[in-house]
Amino acid sequence: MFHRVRISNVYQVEELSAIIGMNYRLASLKVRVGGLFSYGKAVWWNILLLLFGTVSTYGQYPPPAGQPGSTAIYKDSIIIERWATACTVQRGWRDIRTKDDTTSFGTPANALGPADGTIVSLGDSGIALLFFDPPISDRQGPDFAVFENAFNDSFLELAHVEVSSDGIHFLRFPSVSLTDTGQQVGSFGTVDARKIHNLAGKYRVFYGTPFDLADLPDSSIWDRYAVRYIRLIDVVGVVRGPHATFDSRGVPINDPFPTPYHTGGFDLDAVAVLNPEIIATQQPSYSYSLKLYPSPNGYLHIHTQNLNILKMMLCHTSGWSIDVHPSHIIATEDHTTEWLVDSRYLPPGHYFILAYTRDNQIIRRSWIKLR
Ligand SMILES: [Ca+2]
Ligand SMILES: [Ca+2]
Repeated sequence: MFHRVRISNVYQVEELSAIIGMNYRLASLKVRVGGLFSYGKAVWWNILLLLFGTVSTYGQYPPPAGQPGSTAIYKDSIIIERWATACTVQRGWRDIRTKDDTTSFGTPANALGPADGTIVSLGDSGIALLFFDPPISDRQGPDFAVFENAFNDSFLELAHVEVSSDGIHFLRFPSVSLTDTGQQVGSFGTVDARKIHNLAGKYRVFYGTPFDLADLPDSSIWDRYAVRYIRLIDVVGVVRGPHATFDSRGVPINDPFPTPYHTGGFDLDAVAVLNPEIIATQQPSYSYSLKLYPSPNGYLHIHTQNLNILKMMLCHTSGWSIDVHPSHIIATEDHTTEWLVDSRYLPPGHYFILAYTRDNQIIRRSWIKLR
């Protein structure tokens, strides 16, 4: 758990959520000004909004991807730790009123791995159940993100989001839909992302909707540090009659209806596990560096220059990690140190090298071991 990240030129964000209504608990989280990763960028935009007192009152919740204050998680965001690896789907109806046929587009496998635009269509009231091993833990900030395939910022098909530790007891995220219920959103109608909270499908393709387990109450029926299941349930979207579904306030959720196609309902692309606590610098300084040199004999050489390193770790994307120790100083005049990892017996896969410096910086490098 790394709660305090200090990078040069930092602004401290204290209880930002309480001030501007952001959903995330960012107390004590420090972000680098100008950080290029999406999460930090969203925070930075909110700082700007705060400074100039121009917080929009038009929408109550974050706007579409790319707009100031959006919480959308881009598929290549640095805070994505891993992706769903198991999914089952219970298909919903093309039209729940007639129940003539279920949707058929895509396969559950399309919901696995990184967001890539391949989808499985849930249909009216369809259900996707995703399994996570290792489980998801409630860390600081959003903990997972759900990717849909909306082709623009306003054709939004939504899903209820539930989590479970045991696969039996599920808790639903407290959702809000402020979309007017006076008129049904039609088959190709629009929904404003700023009126949607804690429902999957708020953002367009390749931009995930984040969810924070901190939004759910403590209870004996689940463990917020061991969430093994995420269940997504299509909202249907009809606002009248027996098939309406409701937000946490009991208000009908209005989204495009009917969608009597083989691609109807919520289209699930992917689910990402997030770890905002790992915040890396892009290239924090010209005066120091960390470089990787994999060698054919199975060793990974790491060269650091002008870095006063407190701790170095090699982390596999599945969650486990090992400490790395310096092997020798290879040139004292420019403070270069060599760190050696015996990687011969490490399993293939995607790794991150994390270097923690004594002045509280974190430097991250990605490494893929092919075999
Ligand atoms: Ca959290
Ligand atoms: Ca996909």
